[in-house]
Amino acid sequence: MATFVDRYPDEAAVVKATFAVAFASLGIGALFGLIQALHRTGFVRFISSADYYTVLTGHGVLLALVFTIFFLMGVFTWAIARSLEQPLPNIKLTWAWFGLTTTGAVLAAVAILGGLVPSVDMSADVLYTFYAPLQAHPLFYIGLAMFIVGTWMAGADWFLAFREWRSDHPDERIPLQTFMVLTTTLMWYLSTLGVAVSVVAFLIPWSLGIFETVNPLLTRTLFWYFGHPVVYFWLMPAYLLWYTVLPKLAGGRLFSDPLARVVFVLFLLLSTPVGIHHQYLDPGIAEGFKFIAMTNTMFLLLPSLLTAFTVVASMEHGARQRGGEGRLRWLGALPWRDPAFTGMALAGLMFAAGGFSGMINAGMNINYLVHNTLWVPGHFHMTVGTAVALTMMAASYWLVPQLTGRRLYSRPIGLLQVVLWFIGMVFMSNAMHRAGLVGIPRRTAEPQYQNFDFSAAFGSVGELRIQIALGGVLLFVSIVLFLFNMLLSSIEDPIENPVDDSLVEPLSGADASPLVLDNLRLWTGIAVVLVILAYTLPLGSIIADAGLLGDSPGFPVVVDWFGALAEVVGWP
Ligand code: HAS
Ligand code: CU1
Repeated sequence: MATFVDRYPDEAAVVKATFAVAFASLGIGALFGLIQALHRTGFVRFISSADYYTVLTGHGVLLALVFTIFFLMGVFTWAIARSLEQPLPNIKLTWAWFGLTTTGAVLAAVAILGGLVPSVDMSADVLYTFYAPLQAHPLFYIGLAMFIVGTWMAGADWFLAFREWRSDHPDERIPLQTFMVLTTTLMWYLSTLGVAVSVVAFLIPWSLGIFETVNPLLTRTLFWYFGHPVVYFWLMPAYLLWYTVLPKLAGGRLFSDPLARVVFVLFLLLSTPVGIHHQYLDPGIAEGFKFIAMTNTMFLLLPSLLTAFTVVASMEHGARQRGGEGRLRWLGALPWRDPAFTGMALAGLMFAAGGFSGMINAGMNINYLVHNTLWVPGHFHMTVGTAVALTMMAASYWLVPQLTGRRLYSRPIGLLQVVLWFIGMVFMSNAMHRAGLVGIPRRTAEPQYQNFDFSAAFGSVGELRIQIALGGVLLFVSIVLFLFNMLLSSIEDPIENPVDDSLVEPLSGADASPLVLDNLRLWTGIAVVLVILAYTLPLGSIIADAGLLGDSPGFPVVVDWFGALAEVVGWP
């Protein structure tokens, strides 16, 4: 079969463009990460503590939002074209969403980096969660809004491709990769409503001076309505690669297609009604609502635990096809010299730990110990920083040759890169978790409080500082190796024979699952109901307490009919 770039040259061009933006963001964001790690541990200070927040905002936006989402849009475009076996319906629409998302990302980045240029009256030191009452330059919010609209257009592009395919294949089951893209996109449409309302209805007019104030708890709750599901928007493309590519690289077959569909339906249903688990310590939200968010979050462990089972079972199947034996000795039969395989496997391994720390976060009472401490960055450097980011880098070693028709410059450098990433992250995230338990705060240029010394229960704070700095340096070296390998691969000699992007049939196929799993309307309808149940009362009581725009004079506080309703139903 011809290489992807020969079958779908237009789509390959867009995917390469999204990867180029993703990798550029990765490089700049990683440089900021190195600066932060050395600054906060006190080893080397390249910037002032006042500029620390600009750099931290750049690090979070460029890595957590831009790198991940551009790469994801590339992977989803590749997955739609290859699994539907047809080009996208309108390549102009495809380039249009790429142009809009890129323009939006550049505007937001300009607003952030403006903060580093004293003569420029522009800044966005609001961190990647852009909480009010911190305020950014209007360009930051306008760029964000354009970026979100661009992702909505990308989703429409993928749905139009599916609709075209469906008219030619009325009775077939949705191909698995397309099923994964569509369920993820539906979850994204539902969850981005929160951030779109927050940015467009409140933060842009506020930053332009049209509104004097906003209701910070309202905009923050609307952010977290989106803020938890966005982590799964990052994770689900990694899962798409773990489910559909990793088994092939392992030499085996996916254990169960039906289980994969159940996992993605669960993410569509449960990702959004949990966001208040980021706000356990927020005053102004009743404990009952927080308890519901915690309960929903515990349900949300299920799709990932199912993934752990299915993906490891598929890897074991591959190992045994290679002659692997024994209860665990089969691990040795896996293709550990392949950077794409090893990177994804190590990403999964670290996600097991990252997911465990997520469970700790999710417990309302134990969260009081870790919230706003360095524990939380420890958690998300294992999740988005490794489960997602390392999977995306590792998958590039397998994907990029299909998109360019050129050889990978160096597999050994690729293998060194993924192992270095894993080792660096073990040092950094482990030390961050332990530092969090000691009480060291997150999101501060100076990691200590006045007249107060932290004392670690075991080891020392000094040792933690060294581990974080060492980890940060190893991660930065790993990114340099990755970008170096990608750059030289783009000018490598063309490959003579086609790059095989065929994927293996699962051991248990789609037909083994009930047809209702493919009823996306049904699952979307249930997801909407769950969101209404989870968010109507909390948002209503936040608005009833302090109005849509906070205590700004002259803006009528909404009649407290939510309070009355809560009383009627005997709500706490
Ligand atoms: Fe989280 C905070 C709870 C998953 C990202 N999280 C964050 C923040 C980020 C983030 C960015 O409940 C900080 C936000 C901020 O700036 O304030 N998180 C969870 C829970 C999960 C979870 C319960 N988080 C993620 C993922 C992320 C992510 C995924 C990014 C991609 N998180 C929280 C909470 C907070 C939080 C609270 C707020 C903390 C606070 O107070 O601020 C779950 O989804 C985790 C489920 C995962 C598992 C692991 C399953 C294991 C698997 C690996 C299989 C192994 C393989 C390979 C494939 C149960 C799937 C094996 C290899 C071989 C060789 C065999
Ligand atoms: Cu979350």
